[in-house]
Amino acid sequence: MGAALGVGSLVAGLVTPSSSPFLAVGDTVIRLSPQVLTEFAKTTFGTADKPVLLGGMAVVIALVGAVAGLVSRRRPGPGLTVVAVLGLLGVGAVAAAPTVNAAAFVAPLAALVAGLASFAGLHRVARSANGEAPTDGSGGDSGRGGIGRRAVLVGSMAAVAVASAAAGLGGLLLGGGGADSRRGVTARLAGARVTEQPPAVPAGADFAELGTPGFLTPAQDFYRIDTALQVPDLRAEDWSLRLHGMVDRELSLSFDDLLSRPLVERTITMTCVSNPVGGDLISTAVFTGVDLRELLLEAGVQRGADQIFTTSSDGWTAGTPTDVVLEPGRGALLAVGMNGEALLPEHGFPVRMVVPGLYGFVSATKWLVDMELTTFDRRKGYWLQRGWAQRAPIKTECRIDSPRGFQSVPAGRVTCAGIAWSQPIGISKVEVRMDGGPWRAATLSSSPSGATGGRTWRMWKADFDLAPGSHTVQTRAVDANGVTQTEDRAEPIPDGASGWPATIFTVS
Ligand SMILES: Nc1nc2c(c(=O)[nH]1)N[C@H]1C(S)=C(S)[C@@H](COP(=O)(O)O)O[C@H]1N2
Ligand SMILES: [Mo]
Repeated sequence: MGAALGVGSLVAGLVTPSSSPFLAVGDTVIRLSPQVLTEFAKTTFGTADKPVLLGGMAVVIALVGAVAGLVSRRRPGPGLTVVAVLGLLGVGAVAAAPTVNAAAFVAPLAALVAGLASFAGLHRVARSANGEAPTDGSGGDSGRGGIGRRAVLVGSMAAVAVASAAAGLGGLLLGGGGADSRRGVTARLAGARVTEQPPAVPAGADFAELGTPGFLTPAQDFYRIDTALQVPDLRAEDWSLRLHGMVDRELSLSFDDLLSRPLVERTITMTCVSNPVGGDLISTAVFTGVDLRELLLEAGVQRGADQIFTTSSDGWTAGTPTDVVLEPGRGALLAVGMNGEALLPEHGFPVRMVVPGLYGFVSATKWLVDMELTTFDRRKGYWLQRGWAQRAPIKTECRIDSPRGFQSVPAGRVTCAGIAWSQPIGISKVEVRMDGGPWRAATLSSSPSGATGGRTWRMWKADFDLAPGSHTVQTRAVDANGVTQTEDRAEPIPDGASGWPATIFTVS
């Protein structure tokens, strides 16, 4: 089993990274899982759900391997059948992947052959170690030399295990050339002319010294959410986007075409619909890219096309309301850069979509390869098929970062701090109360000037003089239109969590 997995991974790394049979099976499990299972996995394991899935699969495969051995104590036939069935599952999973070509079958077939050959080979050695005549009748001096042959068996197994692990690791390390391509894009962005620059981030835009996040999130700390077990390893040079469907002029864009258009930079706070009240699935970056509204106007959106249906290279899909993207000033873009560098592979290299004010699952397609103008009646995006909402504007929310839950702080002046957001219009006020007392306006951090400041989060802080004992701080955000966020508690599913956050802490 190890040999099959290792060879599958190595050959996939050499041919097409997305064809590793082990990961393809994992992807298929994710795709076919019923909603209750995916929600259970996400709420139980959070962002560790992928390692848990892969670990679980490894355990199952090891058990199947043990069974294959046990049913083959005498003849190799039954075990070979078990290995073949598992190998064919790998082939099937690769065939069922959203993007397949003939080359994708090389790795699972190599894995199948490696699995069968290793099993047959080790089986022979094992029977010989037991002093049994090999089934093909060659040699076979029963009885004598059992110890030596056992050593040969252990040695063979160890050799196969080490070679498999090395092959598996090698496959993971072999890239599809994405890293070089990324460096090239970063260099090109450094020299590119940007026609729309975001307002500078003013001093005092965050209260990081009090426990809030920094105003801009470094790309490597940016929250990450996707269904990909293996981050697609794409090259900008191979990338193209088809913009088609209900448009007057179908467009086909290469990466060079995209970079030859006017480039804009926009500072945007992205939020995940799965973020619970108090959660950390929210981050802010300066995105470089091409204005999406302009692109759509150029293609000519036809009447009735209420959905922009986007697909990633790994087959994930999202449906974005066309009217939102076409709002002047909304600022939706096809992003190629993040904080002055090419997108990280995890965040969608080479091209992703970003729409201020919409949760990522209906707008932020990474590894974008296809954009179809259609209707919501005709096509349903990945999470819409799984019980999440069709329309999903980001809800006005806030979070308390300090004090932390059940933290113990010294008596006297206690400073509470946190973040608030209401993309795309922004925050006008954050109110804070202690122990159910009167609401007080918190001090807001300075915000980048101009109308686009509403696309990003805002930090708040407030001081209280507190006596020793247990205390509860609670907050609520007010958007730029004066609307206070709802007190109603809602779970993330189907369209985002809501409610006023509260934190219990101790003054001692
Ligand atoms: N291809 C692809 N794009 C995707 C997703 C995905 O699963 N696959 N998840 C979406 C969701 S739910 C969110 S919240 C954002 C997260 O983007 P990030 O990982 O760059 O923060 O990406 C969106 N784009
Ligand atoms: Mo999300």
